[in-house]
This record gives sequence, C-alpha cells and structure tokens, in this order.
Amino acid sequence: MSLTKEQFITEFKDIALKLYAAPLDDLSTQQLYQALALLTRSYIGQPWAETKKRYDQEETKQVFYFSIEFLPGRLLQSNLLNLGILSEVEAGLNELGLRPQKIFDAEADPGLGNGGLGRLASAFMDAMASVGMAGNGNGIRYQYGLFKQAFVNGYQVELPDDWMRNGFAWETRKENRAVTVKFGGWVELRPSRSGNLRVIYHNTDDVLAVPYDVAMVGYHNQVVNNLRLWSAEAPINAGTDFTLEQKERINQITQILYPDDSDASGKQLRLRQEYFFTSAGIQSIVRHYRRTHNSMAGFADRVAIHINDTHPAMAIPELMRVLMDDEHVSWDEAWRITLKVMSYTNHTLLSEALEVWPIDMFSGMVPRIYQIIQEIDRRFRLVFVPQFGQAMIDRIAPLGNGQVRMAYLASIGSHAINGVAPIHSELLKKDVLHDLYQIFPERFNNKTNGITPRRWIQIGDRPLSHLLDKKIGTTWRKNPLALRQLHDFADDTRFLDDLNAAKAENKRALAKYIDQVVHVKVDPDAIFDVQIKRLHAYKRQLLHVLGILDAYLAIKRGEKRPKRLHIFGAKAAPSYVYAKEIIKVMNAVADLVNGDPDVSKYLQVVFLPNYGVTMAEKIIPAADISEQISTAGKEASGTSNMKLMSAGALTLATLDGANIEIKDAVGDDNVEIFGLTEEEIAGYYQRGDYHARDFYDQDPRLHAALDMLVNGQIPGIETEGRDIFNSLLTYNDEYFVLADFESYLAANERLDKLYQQPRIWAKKALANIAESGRFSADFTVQRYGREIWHVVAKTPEDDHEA
Ligand code: B1N
Repeated sequence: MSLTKEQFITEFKDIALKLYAAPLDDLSTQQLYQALALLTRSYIGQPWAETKKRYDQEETKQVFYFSIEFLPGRLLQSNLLNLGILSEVEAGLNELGLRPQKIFDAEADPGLGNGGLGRLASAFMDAMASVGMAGNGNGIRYQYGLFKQAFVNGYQVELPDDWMRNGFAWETRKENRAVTVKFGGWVELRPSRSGNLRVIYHNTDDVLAVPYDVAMVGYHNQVVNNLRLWSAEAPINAGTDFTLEQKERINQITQILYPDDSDASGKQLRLRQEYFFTSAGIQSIVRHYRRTHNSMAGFADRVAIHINDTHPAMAIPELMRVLMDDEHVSWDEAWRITLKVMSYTNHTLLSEALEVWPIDMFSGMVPRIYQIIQEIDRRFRLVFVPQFGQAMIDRIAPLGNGQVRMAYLASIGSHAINGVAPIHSELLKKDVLHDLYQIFPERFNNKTNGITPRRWIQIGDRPLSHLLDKKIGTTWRKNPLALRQLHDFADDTRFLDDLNAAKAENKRALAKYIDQVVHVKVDPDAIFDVQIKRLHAYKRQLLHVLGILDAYLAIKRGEKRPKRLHIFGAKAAPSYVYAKEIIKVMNAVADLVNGDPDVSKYLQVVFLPNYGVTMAEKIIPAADISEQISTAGKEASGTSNMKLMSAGALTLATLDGANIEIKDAVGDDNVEIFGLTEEEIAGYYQRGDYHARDFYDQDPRLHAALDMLVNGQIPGIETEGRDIFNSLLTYNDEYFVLADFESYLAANERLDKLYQQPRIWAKKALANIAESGRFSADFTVQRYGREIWHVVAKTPEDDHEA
C-alpha cells in the first residue's frame, strides 16, 4: 500500500483522538502503541477481506497448518514492513517528536510456543503469505504464554506471562464461527433405516470453541492470510446452566501453554488441548467447505492439512469421524480423502518427546476418536501382518503396549512424512520410523527448516540492511538469494571494514541493552559469543560452560586471550531439574568470572533472563560466534543457527541438524566444525564402549575444569555442581560432553586467532550472509507447496501481470 508521511501523521492524530479523547502529547507509550496498532489494523482489513474473497471465488486449494504452538513475535513492525509503510510511519513518528522504537517496545510478545517448533510455525505463516500461498494457521489462543523467566539467587523462577493484559490488538473474535467440541461420555452406534450407522453421543462434556483470527500480512503483495487461534468457553446452553467449577474446567483448556520443549508431558489437560484445537479446526474447515459444495467428494482437491509434530495427530481420526458420522461417507472413501489431505512433520528423534497416551485416559476422553483409531489399527494389521509379520506390525501399529502411539498414527494416516534437515530425515528412516519406512518408503521426504529474513535482517539488523542496500541494491529484500551478489565484494576491503563497522554498531547497542537488563558493563570490542536456545542436556550448554571454566583457569595462570563475551539465553522446562541445575551453575560461573577483575579483562559471561523472539532480535545482529554444539544426531534441525549466520556470525558447530547444510552452503573455510559425528556416536552406543572417565583421567585441562564443579571454587553450587559432576562421571555422560571437550577447545582457539585478523573474519562473515538466503522460509514453504501440499502460490499482482 502507499501512504505518505503527511497522511500518516494526520491519520495517527485522528485515531488517537478518537480512541483516547486526548492529543498525542497526553498519551502514554502504551496508548501510543495501541493507537498505532489500531491504525495499522485498519490498513489490513481490506486486503484481508479481499484475500479471503479471492480464495473462495477462485476455489484456491488452501493449506491449514495445525500447530499447538505459534511464536509470531511482536507484530507491529513486521506488519508495517510487510505493508510497505514502515519508513513512512517511522518518519512520521520522528516528526511528531516520538521515538518509534520506544513505541514498538510497548508491544507484548505473544509467547504461544516453547522454541523452534513454534517459531517455525510462525515463520511459515509469514512465508506463505509472502509468497502468495493460501495458508492458514490453526492453533490455541493461550491466555498465558510460556512462563516469564527470572533469576533469584541464580535459580530460575517462573512467573506467569499475562501477555494479553493490555488486550491483543491484532485479533478479531469470530463468535459466529464458533463450533462445539465434545469430550467424554459414551457412543451409541445405531443402525439406521438407510443401512448407515447413526452415531449418537450420550453424556458428553461440550465445550464451545471460539475462534480469534489474526492477520498474517504478506510482504509487499496485498495478500493477507489467517491464523486462527481457538479459545475454550462454556456453551451458551438452553436449559442447563454451568456451575462456576464447570466453567473453570472449560476455561482451563486454553489457559496455559505446556512449557515442554522436545518432551512429552503425558498430562490429561494436554490431551484435552490437543483434541480441542484439532477438532475445532477440522469442523470449521469442513463447515466452510460445505457452504459451497454439496458433497465431500472434491474436498481433498481444495484442502491440505499439515500436522506440525504429533500434537495435532488426532486430525486424522477427527476428519474420519466428521466424514463418516456427519457427512455419511464410507470408511474407504473417508480414508482415501484423509490420506490425501494429511501430511506430517516430525521434529525430533528424542524418545522422551515421542508422544504416547495411555489407552484408558485416551478412550475415556475421546471415545469416538478411540473407536476410529481401533479401526485404523485393525485394518492396518489386517493388511500388513501377512506381508511384514506380526512382530514388526506389533511394534508400529497405532495401538500397542496399552498406548495410543501418536507418531505411528500420524505416519499411517498421512501421505507425506518429513524431517526438518537431511540428517534428521535420514535418521527417521533409519531409526525412529524405520519399520514404517519399510512399508511406506514413498511417503518419506526432507524439508529443511527456514527462517524469515524480514524479521531477522530487515527489522532486527538495520545497520546491515542499510549497508546491503548501498552495496547490492534492495532486491535481496524480496529475494534473499540476491545476497549472493555479496561474493563480488569478498576482497573489497572498504566493504569488509563497513561490515565490521555495522557489527560494531550492533554490539554497542546490545552492550547497552545488557547493562539495562542485568547491570553488567560489557566491552563492546570483545568477541560476542552467543548460545541462545532452550536449555536441554543434548544442546550442551554445559560444554560451553566447561569451555569458559577452562578459559578462566588459563587466564588465572596468566594466559592472555582476545577478550570474549559469552552471551546465553535459555529457558528450562520448570520440571526439568537437571536443566535448572545447569542454569544455576551458569549464573554462578557468570558471577565468578565477571566479579574477578583479573579475569573480566579477558572474559565476561552474561545470562540474559527471559529469552524469546523479541530478545533474539536484539542479540542476533550483535553476534560474532554462533554456538551450535548439540550432540551429533540429537538436534533435528535448529533454526537459530540459520538466523545467526544470516547476521554474519561464524558458526561453531557439531555436524548436526542444519549445521551440516550451513557447512555445505558456506564451505569448510567459513564455518568451525568440531566433535564426534553421528556415526561415531552411534558406534559408541553399539559397542557400549564409551567411558567418560577416561577423558577426565587423561586430559588435565578437562580434569581441572570439571573439578571446579565440586571443589568450592565456584561459590554456591554445592548440590548442583556435584549432581552435574556425577552425571558426567558416575552416569557416564549421556551426551558425550567430555568426548568433545578437546576438539571444542581447539575450535575455539582457531576462532580466537582468526579474530585477530578483522578483514579475514569479515570475509567469512560475508560468505555466511551471502549464502544465508537459501534458508529463507519462503523457499521452504514453496517446497512444501510443490511436493507435499500440491498448491500453487499466486498474488494479486500475478493477475495484473497476466
Ligand atoms: O523443532 C525445531 C527444530 O529446529 C529443533 O531442532 C527441534 O528440537 C524442535 C514437544 C517439541 N522438536 N520437538 C519439539 C516442542 C514442544 C513439545 O511439546 C516437542 N521441538 C522441536 C523446528 O523444527
């Protein structure tokens, strides 16, 4: 859209007056934000309605991305950018004497997800709109997002995230689109005169699912897609009124996000959440389709439903249920439609994250869904036991060991199954879903994750963006592959210096921010070494900490090193005791290092509390080093690795997840690889001959660093230090931290050396930025569109050009 600065100023004053009956200078920052958000929303309404209308009129095939998590980040700047009016608005605000960033900072960050999985879902929403794909999101409107993290005496404490306290400016309640979701009770199957079975539900607990729609604005293309988040309410009942307790119980369903990342919680309420948003989504899709079609025959040509991990896997039996019970389609026809519609992404190989539900709990909560799964299970066994044998089919049938096994259900009911990086997709076929791969090899494929450079570069990294515009023009903003033009300037020393200057500017800004939040004065000239991700043993923040302890001891011995600032951001699941112990140790190490003037000349450590999307936008542009150091074979993909490379950070990495593709993209010279490979680790597992203690006994540096956990040198970690020490030595170091220690240090030494040559460093940063375009989620969703969903992208401009 087009909007001049002058128009904006007029409209902004006008809307602020209408809203608050006061001139601008009487408004609080929060009120200014609300006014600006409302004005921005008013620009979105028309293209949103027109996009909807166009999809309906042209009968565009639509994608529905089902995800129990979405992490959109703040939306004001992103919406202004995508509408094409960010510069005008900022200029207008400046002219009014207002600071744009201060107003943007008044927006709450909707933390409706835990980490990579939720952020990926939101990146896909942004990307689908931006490439002109008809993509809808389907999720939960959690009243409270992921907990707010604070540190008390170095320990993580969790505070509620009341993110909607000031309302959520971007949502629209669609009461007229509410549907009823039925839980519990019992099912009567009554033969009807027509010969069909009539399914009658008795004594169910009904919940009203009310949708709240959020606009997903495409980049400069007039496309606005829809993210539909469901909220649970008590039905407005004719007759029976609900008690306060009953209402409470219903409201609970969408009250809080489960704070588990790469883990399954196994709780009743989680299962209720899963069925709630899945059933609501399926019902609303079918209802919309049936408004313009009098049978379900063509449904699969108009609808693709994607299951983001197994949390929405009940979409499969739920669609079967609606097709058979409500639409009177036969089993065989319903199954044909369901298979064609459904596709599934697996996000983890960790066994603790594979969802299974006790049959007792499951069948009591969703009896009809359970019946349908029993029938899926029966037919699966009927067909494949003769071919593949009882033992194998027992292992992978949807029902077994008294459990509903969600990954197997999702795989059996989808026409496509993908992992999120090549190594992960290969390991799925080799290990976790090996048996299913034998039966359905054609379903398996890889779709490497992606990120949205709009948020991470255009919004997050203004200095780099301006530099890029100056050097290679602005086409990279629409097509990030154009970043490859940077290669032409790999030996342009002026440009390399400019690149370093942009980084230095970002580092100064982050230093200021760090001072504000943790009151530590950090040296902006230090190497900024960043590890930002959930706290999990397999991600090995502990290896990073041991590296810091080694540096501490070296400096104490009098060694001089280039100054390094270690920056951590990481939340631990509240019930994950070991991860919380590591947090305590990280904070204690930070205190020790920063508080020792001999050491802090060369080494500083900050652990920023409450890491999330908004904080990532501040940290990533300032990073020199990106730590991606998971045990090989454990990190499905990772996405912070992609974001950090796009900001020109050098990746310090194991050969895991998408790190491997980053290495292939930039070449061996532009990435720092260390550690055991997945094959080597698999070898240790097979032979059973990993002995962590040998490394401790044989490597004096490792020995000394580990001893610091238990010898009182780090104050305040008696219990935690001992537990961690034992996990490594008594319990043999499940994640091969000790085995990788030496090569990790060596890689770090290479980086220290390299940093002494700023232009060589800048050249490597340039190579990373130049090759980061391939990781744009725009390309990822286009690959999903071509190879899985079978949809074509189109924007209103395409029509004009045609
Ligand atoms: O999904 C990301 C990947 O980049 C990460 O490597 C992967 O760890 C992450 C249960 C998960 N896998 N599994 C989860 C999240 C919440 C939950 O309740 C599992 N998250 C990942 C995107 O592909």
